Amino acid sequence: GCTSVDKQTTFDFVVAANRLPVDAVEREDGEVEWRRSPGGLVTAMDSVMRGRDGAWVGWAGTPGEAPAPFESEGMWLHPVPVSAEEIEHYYEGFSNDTLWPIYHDVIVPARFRRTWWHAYRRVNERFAEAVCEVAAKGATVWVHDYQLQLVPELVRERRPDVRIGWFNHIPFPPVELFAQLPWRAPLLRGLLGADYLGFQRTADAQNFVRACRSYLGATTKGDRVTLPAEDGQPTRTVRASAVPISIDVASLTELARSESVQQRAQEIRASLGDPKTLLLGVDRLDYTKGIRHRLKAYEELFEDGALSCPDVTLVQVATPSRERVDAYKRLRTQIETTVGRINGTYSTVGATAVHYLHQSYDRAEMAALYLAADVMLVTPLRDGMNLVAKEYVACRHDLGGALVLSEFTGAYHELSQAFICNPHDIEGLKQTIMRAITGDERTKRRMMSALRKRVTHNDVTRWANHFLANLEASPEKPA
Ligand code: GDG
Repeated sequence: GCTSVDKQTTFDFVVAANRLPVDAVEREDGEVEWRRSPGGLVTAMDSVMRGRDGAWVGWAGTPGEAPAPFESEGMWLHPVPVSAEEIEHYYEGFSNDTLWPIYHDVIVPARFRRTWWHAYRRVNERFAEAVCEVAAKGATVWVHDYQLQLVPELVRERRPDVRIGWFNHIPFPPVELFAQLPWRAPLLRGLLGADYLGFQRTADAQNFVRACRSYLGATTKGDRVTLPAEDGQPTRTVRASAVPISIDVASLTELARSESVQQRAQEIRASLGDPKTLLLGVDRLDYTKGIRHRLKAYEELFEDGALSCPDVTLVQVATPSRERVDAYKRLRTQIETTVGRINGTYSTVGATAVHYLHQSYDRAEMAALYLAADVMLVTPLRDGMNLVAKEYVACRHDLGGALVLSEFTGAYHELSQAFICNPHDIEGLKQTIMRAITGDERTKRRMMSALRKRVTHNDVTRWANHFLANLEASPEKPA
């Protein structure tokens, strides 16, 4: 239920993220309806916005003119217009072809284009203006992610009365990699407009602090960065620390306990021919996720005769992502070639080695897949957190299953009791997958139980409250 209101309203709590938490869906009668998108961030903000007077600033998902601001399920949604060309330059270009590779260890080379940077700055300015329009005096503003790194400074320039926090969902790179960015100094200054900066891991926060020292001549002490005074401006101190994100554990556990999901999990196994071992991968189709390394290890295990059909099968969900960016097109071709080769060589009539699904599914189907899988493969080369690992654990109320987890994820720092792997080490990865398959059931249940304690302890509401508490306690009080 959404209503469009034309009166000008301001809010004490403002979220800014690249996307609004809704998707436009065309109804049968041709009318457009806004439906809440299922993401974890939306759920997290739901619990924070409840009881507060909250607005959300973001792109509505279609290029060109933005719809008028409207209310949706207790949230004021303020769309920011982004043109088709800006999508190409600000989003696909600078955000996903410049920043994304630099922030993920340059797994693919980053591309630098001055026109992309200009579009990034322009769109960040538009977001900042929208934030200032809806923020009440003294409001708290929470900016999200790498697409909006200039927003903190741009908001502060216009509105010294508001308190500004920023959370990075992806890693923050080591200084040596960050150094490549021709725009490293303005990006750091953009972020330092905030009062508090949250990162997934302590190492990410430390990388940021080091970069400020190297490229802005800032003084740093522990997790605090102090900027030298500049033409009459007073010095400011900004804190940068780790606040690892999580998931809505209770609602996912409840879903996984439901009769229909448990039944669906059985059905999935049956339709796969009731294999002895079902392995599962769930990722956006992204080169950071280590899907190729995973497939390589899996293929070699067939080659070695350690695995075979029909005993074993792998379901790989690879959700379509950033399909217009070249690196993603290339990756898709590589993955599809590899899957074709594995199936051509090792499948039998009636038993398939890899079920590759380039599709997205609803939450219930995902929960059923998690419940059905004996081994969950989470093998990124670099990942800010990786929520899939936490979701798998949250669904395994039966203490069944085993999690293979890369040490290059943020999740590793909480879930080190999983079957840990270095995905670059194919030999080691193969051994870890085999241990997860053949491991003693009692040991595996103990491991899962330990993992569940960690995930249950730090759920998404706790994450949001932790971030906001740090923001409220940030060293500088707003003017
Ligand atoms: C970024 C950072 C960080 C995937 N396919 C489907 C589907 N999903 C859901 C998963 C999970 C989410 O999407 C993916 O989250 P991840 O954390 O695994 O990865 P990114 O998309 O790269 O997210 C990451 C995260 O931000 C949060 O800070 O953890 O490191 O890169 O929730 O379940 N959901 C549904 N259908 C699908 O087909 N419903």
